[in-house]
Amino acid sequence: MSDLQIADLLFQTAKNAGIKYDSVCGVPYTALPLATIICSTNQIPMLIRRKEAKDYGTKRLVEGTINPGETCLIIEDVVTSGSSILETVEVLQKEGLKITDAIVLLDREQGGKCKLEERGIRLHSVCTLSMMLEILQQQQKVDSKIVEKVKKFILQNDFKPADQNGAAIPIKQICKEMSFSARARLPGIHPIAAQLLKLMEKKQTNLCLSADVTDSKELLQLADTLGPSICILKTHIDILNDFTQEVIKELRALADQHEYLIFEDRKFADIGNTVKHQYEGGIFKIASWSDIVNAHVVPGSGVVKGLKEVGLPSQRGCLLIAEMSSHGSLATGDYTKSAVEMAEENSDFVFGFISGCRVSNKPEFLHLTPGVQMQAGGDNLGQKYLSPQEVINKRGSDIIIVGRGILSASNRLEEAEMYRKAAWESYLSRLGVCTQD
Ligand code: S5P
Repeated sequence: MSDLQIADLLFQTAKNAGIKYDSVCGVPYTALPLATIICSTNQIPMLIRRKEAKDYGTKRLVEGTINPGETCLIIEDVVTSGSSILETVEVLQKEGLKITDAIVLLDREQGGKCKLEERGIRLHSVCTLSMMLEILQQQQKVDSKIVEKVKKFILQNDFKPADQNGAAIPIKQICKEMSFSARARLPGIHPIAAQLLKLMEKKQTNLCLSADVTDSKELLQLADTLGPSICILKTHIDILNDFTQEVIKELRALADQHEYLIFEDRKFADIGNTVKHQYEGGIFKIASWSDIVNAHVVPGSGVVKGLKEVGLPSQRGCLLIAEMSSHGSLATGDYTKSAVEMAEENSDFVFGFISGCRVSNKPEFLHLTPGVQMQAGGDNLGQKYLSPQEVINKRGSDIIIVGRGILSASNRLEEAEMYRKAAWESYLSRLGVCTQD
């Protein structure tokens, strides 16, 4: 591509963004010829920033006609951290000029945009490194391993300004943690996890309804009314008194309509060969309709391997029970650790845990916590309850699972909304300063 074409692309980008400016300045030195072409082709006044002041004559740092109060557009070829643009901005501002926008050919997505925005400058790029990567992949110029590697690099090296000494801080350090939508974009993330994280962000909900009712009409009514407030509808399909495949059909249609996932809380716990049949067959045919299932790790990894044989081809996902909410649970210590190891070894199928707190620091894994009610306490059969704030904010789980807390309320929708808001606000407060998206 010639300089003429590049200059035209930059000029058009500014035009499309509707930027108003009186003059143009290229960041020395690579962008100087580009700024020159833009200015001479379109008859725009040009300013040239000297990197070193002349030690004779006018000693000016900026050449060209400077009218204080006027707006100057910055042109640059590649932006990484944004520092070179800022150097030029500072010099121009000292001359009394206003800088509102900068146009670059390539944004390498390493914090430049963020750093400039913090100083009130919008960065417009013709292309980003992610876009370039996508194009190269489509054209089969890079293999998928490199693509994964670069994506990971971009994600881990996006920098956000700045500590007290002005040094850029990696996002990972400044953010207490990643947002749901950033996690959805992690390379190699399980498709169900990605889908779930995206819909959570879109609907602003990290509430899973435990729809523990025994009548199918009531189940469908719940799904329809509370659907917009939840990210997952959890079923115990074997407690229905009037189960038919017709119910499942309707439940699936509601899931698609209200955009939530279905999680059959079957808690598989047998040898691989048996769970395979339990998952696929019988009267329930769970694999045909449930996006998510869960398993105990007590039988060893065979249980996951068996389920995987059925679930993997249809892109289903599995959660491992690493901890339980009930009094006297034996799922603690080494047992929990083994569950995490088993998940890591089977991350093509397992995308998270049922647990009371965060048991893995890998952002690819989601944590779902049952035993949640507004008031701490329990029932008379050993269930123990924690509040949404405690679970999400203090214990670092991602999704609250609520059953009777909502089901026993006179207005279930109002109650569900209260749980949704409490859990979502706890998630936002956990994110703290993070504004990656
Ligand atoms: O450890 C656990 C794991 C699960 S999946 N403790 C639980 O309570 N559950 C399930 O969460 C349980 O089977 C029930 O469906 C739901 C909790 O319901 P609640 O009415 O006590 O909120």
